[in-house]
Amino acid sequence: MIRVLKIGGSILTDKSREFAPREEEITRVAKEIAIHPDDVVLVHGAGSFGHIPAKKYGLPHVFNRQGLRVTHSCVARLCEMVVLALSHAGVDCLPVHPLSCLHLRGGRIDSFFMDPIEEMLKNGIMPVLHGDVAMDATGKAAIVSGDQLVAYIAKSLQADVVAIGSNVDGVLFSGRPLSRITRKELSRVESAIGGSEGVDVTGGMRGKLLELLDLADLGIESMIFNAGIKGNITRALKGEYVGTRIERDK
Ligand code: IP8
Repeated sequence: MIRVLKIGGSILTDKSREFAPREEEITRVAKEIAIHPDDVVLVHGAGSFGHIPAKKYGLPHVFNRQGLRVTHSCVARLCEMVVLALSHAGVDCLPVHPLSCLHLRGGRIDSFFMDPIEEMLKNGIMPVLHGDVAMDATGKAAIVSGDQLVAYIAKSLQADVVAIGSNVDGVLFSGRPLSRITRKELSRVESAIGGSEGVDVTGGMRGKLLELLDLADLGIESMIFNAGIKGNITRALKGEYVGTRIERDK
């Protein structure tokens, strides 16, 4: 059972301050993942390690070589923290940096060398990816969000469980989480859907939903849930729906 899990940067870092990891949360998240570590591809958000430097250098709108290097090294640092926490929790894992294995075209993944990820899974190693900067065939360089990575990987591996953990209880409509949402319903609730707290250059909740609705169109359902609530990550990994379920229109 292939599971693709994303943990948002808002859980792992304080998104309002640069380089502000939430170390206790990183440890807690790692311990929860360690309960069901098999066949999991983990993607984490960039949090303040990515969104703040990206914004500072004008990415993705401005092509800035230094900005690309600095932003990538910052998110790679956060990834290293996550990998270390997972290792301490007993999970065999390896970092996979999207900048080095995929190419974008107009901001969308055009090619992605997935073989190492598949090989890791076959050999009991959890690949750990993250939102990153990436080279782009039409725009020189851009940003690939963890949400886009989740959708691409879930489609490519035909995942059984797809879960995006954020710091809210799901897709909030007038402050309350919807139990389910489809593409048709999106237009009804769109204007009332919350954005993201802190600095965010990749589209917040709306960006997540659009990625996951594309996936639902292909028959792969997913969920957006609150990864800040203890126990939710373990439940999501078991395939239990916590939060909002993203479904295909019937
Ligand atoms: O936090 C953004 O990834 P996300 C990546 O998953 C960068 O949206 C570099 C800002």
